[in-house]
Amino acid sequence: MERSQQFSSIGGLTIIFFIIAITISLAFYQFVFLKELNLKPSIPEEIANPPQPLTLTIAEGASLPTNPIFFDPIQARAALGVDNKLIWENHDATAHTVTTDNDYEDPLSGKFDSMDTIGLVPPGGTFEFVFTEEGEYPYHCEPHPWMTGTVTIVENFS
Ligand SMILES: [Cu+2]
Repeated sequence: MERSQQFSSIGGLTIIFFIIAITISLAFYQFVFLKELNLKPSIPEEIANPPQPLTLTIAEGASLPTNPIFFDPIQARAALGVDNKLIWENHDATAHTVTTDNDYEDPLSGKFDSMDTIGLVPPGGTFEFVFTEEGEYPYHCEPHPWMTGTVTIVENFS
């Protein structure tokens, strides 16, 4: 084989590899990257990571139906982009859950249910959830269904 022929066959292979690489990149972009973009809604940073989380308490003695208070406050209200990250602190000696009444799933955080992420909230433990949509979210404790509460998320009007 002459030197010039050798060069052109190497050049041809290089071009073929180059075309294959571009095809794979485009396919990856189209099927993986774009699909992911479409699945994950773009959520503003201040809503995904609000500046002032709102803390709630699971009251001491909440496992007893006669307890005067269970989730405190029983109706919590937070604004998107301000305090739409809620943190439940368990001040009771018993483990509890924070579980949606209606299978609510947040686009960013997933199902509103501590059982889906950390399971039972142990005594002294916390459960965090970021709500990224306006709405009213009733919830309860799985082992103690008399424990109920509501989270209301409103737009930030300030
Ligand atoms: Cu409970």
